[in-house]
Amino acid sequence: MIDDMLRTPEAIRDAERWTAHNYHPLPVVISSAEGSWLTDVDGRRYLDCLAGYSALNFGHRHPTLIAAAHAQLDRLTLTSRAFVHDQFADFCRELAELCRKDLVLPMNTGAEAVETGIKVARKWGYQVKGVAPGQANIVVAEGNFHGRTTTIVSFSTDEDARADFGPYTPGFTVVPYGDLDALAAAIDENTVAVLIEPIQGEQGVVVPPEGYLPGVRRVCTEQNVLFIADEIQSGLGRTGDTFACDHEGVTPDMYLLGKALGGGIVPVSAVAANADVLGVLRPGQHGSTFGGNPLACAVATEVVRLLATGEFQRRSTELGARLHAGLRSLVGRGLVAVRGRGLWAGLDIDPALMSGREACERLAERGVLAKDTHGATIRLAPPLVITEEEIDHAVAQLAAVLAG
Ligand code: IF1
Repeated sequence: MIDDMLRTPEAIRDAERWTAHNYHPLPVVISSAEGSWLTDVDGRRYLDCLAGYSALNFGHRHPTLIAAAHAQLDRLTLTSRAFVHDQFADFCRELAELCRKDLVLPMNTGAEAVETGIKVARKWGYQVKGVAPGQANIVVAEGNFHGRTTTIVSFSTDEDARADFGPYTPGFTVVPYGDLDALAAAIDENTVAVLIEPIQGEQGVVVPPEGYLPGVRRVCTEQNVLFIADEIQSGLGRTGDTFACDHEGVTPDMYLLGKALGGGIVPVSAVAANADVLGVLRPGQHGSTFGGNPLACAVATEVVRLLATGEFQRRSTELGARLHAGLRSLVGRGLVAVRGRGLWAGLDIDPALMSGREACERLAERGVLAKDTHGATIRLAPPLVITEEEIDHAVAQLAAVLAG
């Protein structure tokens, strides 16, 4: 009876009727949110342990970010890059300083930042490194996820993401993730860049062996190859550092940023690199209608200022330790393995118990929202504003789901 009264089933039917089925969402219909909590159309509350795939590191509707958005909405929202606007310089300077780089190129989605990085690396290869025209190649990792464009899925090793989208873009060499020898062996005179996630998100929050990132840095320096770090999901406080590369003191030649850079309010992405790299671009060679728009810059500048305090990196480290301790206590009690760093975890559930999807459905029934990656693996990535009590609550609900 009560189910007949709920608005959720009707809202789900309406959504499914009018959209392509490129997602299989959990049967929840969210209508409002604040901090780490979501409320559905029937008033039920859920603890958000996905945070928009790390686009909501600062929680839902962070007051500082919402205030910046409101103020800018009442002044100026879009000019295109045909003109300058008064939010642009602060954003680019403050983000460049956060990255300790000379220059920033603002875009919108993560995939656009990745595509920009690929184009800039190729142009740098031809104009600076002296690679033969049209011969540039980029080394990438098995298990990569860098977005959904046809060039990016051309080097995906996930058949769901790649199949039937050919013909594929050439110029990419795939090597096992975490295998430094294989990576070094794949580099030849036409290699312009290595493109990797410092921690692989969609693959299940896979942390590479200690020393791998410093090794990639060393090999790229020795071979005059750009080290491009895709920090779109791993960056901006998620792992306990500003960037996941910071954990081992590694500085890539290029940061690719997105997701949380927009504060969970507007799509904002960016490429950050030094002038000898981003300086290869001249007017008319790359661009975007919305890239670096006033609303995006106003919000993202406040995001950079939040990160500059170090508060969210500290929270991710301290609360992440509590989260991982709680999760490790479940290994052997339904969990097979736990991976990750900071407030970011990949959990392998005993496949004999249930799939990752089923675990997420049962967690949703208990008021916790998370997302499976593949098979029996789920990822937990709560907003960095989550509290100790909320972490304990999420772990307790997971324990109950695993206990059946
Ligand atoms: C979907 C996955 C996560 C990313 C990294 C670039 C991008 C992403 C490391 C592209 C985007 C999103 C895309 C979204 C779900 C989500 C995802 F499941 F697809 F793989 F987080 F793991 N680099 N990841 O994680 O950024 O263009 O989306 O802004 O496509 O289903 P985007």
